[in-house]
Amino acid sequence: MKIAVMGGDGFVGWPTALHLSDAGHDVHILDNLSRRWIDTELGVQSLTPMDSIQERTRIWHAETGRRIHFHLIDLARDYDLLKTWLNEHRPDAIIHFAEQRAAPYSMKSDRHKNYTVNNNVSATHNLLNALVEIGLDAHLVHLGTMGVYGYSTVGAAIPEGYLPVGIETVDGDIASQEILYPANPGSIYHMTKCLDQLLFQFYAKNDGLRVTDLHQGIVWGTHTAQTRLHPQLVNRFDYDGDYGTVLNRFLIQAAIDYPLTVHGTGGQTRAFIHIQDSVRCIEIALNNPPARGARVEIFNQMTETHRVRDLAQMISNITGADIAWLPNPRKEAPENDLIVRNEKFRGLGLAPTTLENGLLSEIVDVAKKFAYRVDRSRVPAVSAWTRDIARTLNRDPEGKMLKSVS
Ligand code: USQ
Repeated sequence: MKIAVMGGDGFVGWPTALHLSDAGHDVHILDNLSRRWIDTELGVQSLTPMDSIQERTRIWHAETGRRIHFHLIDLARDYDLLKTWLNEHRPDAIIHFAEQRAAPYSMKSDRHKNYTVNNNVSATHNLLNALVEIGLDAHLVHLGTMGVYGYSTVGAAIPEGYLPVGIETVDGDIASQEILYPANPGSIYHMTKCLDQLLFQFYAKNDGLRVTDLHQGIVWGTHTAQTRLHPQLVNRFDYDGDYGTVLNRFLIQAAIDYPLTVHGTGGQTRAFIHIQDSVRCIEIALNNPPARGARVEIFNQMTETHRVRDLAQMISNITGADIAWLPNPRKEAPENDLIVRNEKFRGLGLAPTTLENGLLSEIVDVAKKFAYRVDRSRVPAVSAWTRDIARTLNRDPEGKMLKSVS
């Protein structure tokens, strides 16, 4: 297949591009390199040293003889360029990662909120709009999030996208329907993924676009089979308070003797998936497109659930790291249960990579190797969800420490 990977320079995009190229597909990366600019804005860098995208693809070619093509296009801003590119190349499938994906970054300030909404919603809409305009029947696979469901504990398993409901009619009968699970975003970033869902519903219904939405949990790990092939193919690995995600952060913190930063009681339960499984799921989704005219296909892309404090304890047991119980900068339920259905991917052959000591220790070893690159002052998560929370943390809303007044 000819596959366009939008956002193919990012944390899941890059290993996905490599995996699909390795499987024999003709892979084209479209990316505006915004993630590299955001590193510069925040004054942080990936724990692992990353080469330019051009250098990465050159090494891939030298190692495997396979080509990955790179095109510098901003989906949210360069609509005409995007439309022209799609029309010229006419890919069979498109994977859409081209969105700002960090919840804390999206909550930093009014400017970051605007950027996240404008970028994410425009990128998705431009893509859908262009597909219709040029009459391209490419299968669109989108990286969504488990966060569209919210984390309220209702005591029932979260279905894969659609919830069967009974609606009482005027005659007193019960009409059965399947509706999108009620959206309950916990950040501006998560809200943009809820808005994406509605865009997909409309374009699938109105124009018969074939769309698969993957509601992914928190990704952990850094290497895949292909990123291991050469040091310069290494994946990015974020540890900072905005882009680092919880399990990877704890593993890096353990490697640099930094107390594990548990927010609140650590009673938050979340869904997780290893990066290797994430790229496998995307390949499985590509191989199982919905029919033209069918409703949006939705998968829950996760393999297990864990409570934050249990993860901290597990890593502390393996590494001897201390645990720091910190005031939570987020507005979120302090404790929740989470049961998630994921039979679809398992039924299509996914054999989950579960959290186990060997893999966790391997990640701590990667982190130790690059520990000299860590700026410890960028480890704390300081982006507060509300002004009131910022005040309790003695920070301004962007996370800068306020002078203490005596
Ligand atoms: N947390 C800590 N300590 C930390 C970092 C996070 O206790 O040092 C807590 C947070 O308060 C939260 C939980 O861990 O309760 C998860 O935080 P996270 O930063 O690992 O994940 P999140 O902000 O939800 O976002 C990440 C990805 C996002 C993806 C989402 C999937 O950045 O792109 O959509 O995971 S999910 O969480 O299932 O919505």
